[in-house]
Amino acid sequence: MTPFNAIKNGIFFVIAVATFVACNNTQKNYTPQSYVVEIKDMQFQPDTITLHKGDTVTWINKDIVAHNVTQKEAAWASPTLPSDATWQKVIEKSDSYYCSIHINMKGEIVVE
Ligand SMILES: [Cu+2]
Repeated sequence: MTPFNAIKNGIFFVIAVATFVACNNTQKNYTPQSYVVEIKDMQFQPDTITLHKGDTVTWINKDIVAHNVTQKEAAWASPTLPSDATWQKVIEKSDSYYCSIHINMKGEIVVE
């Protein structure tokens, strides 16, 4: 290895380590965010929510009828939420959900 190549490789190594540390830090220092989905006029509003892993979504039922929040394969589900009730979930991955009482009510969670 020529001295020039040794220096070049050394610089690449430093850049690689710095990049790794920077990316790792970004993840460690991420402060989870909170999002609200209103259930209103027989719809989830917004019906698609984009967030990061570890964020929390709170659903609030603003309708006069009861609703729920059910993952499309029933991997998880809220209890029945009467008017003004809320339900929270920490989001781990992208999912589709719906209201099992009104199956045309659909929502989407996108983890990016
Ligand atoms: Cu419903």
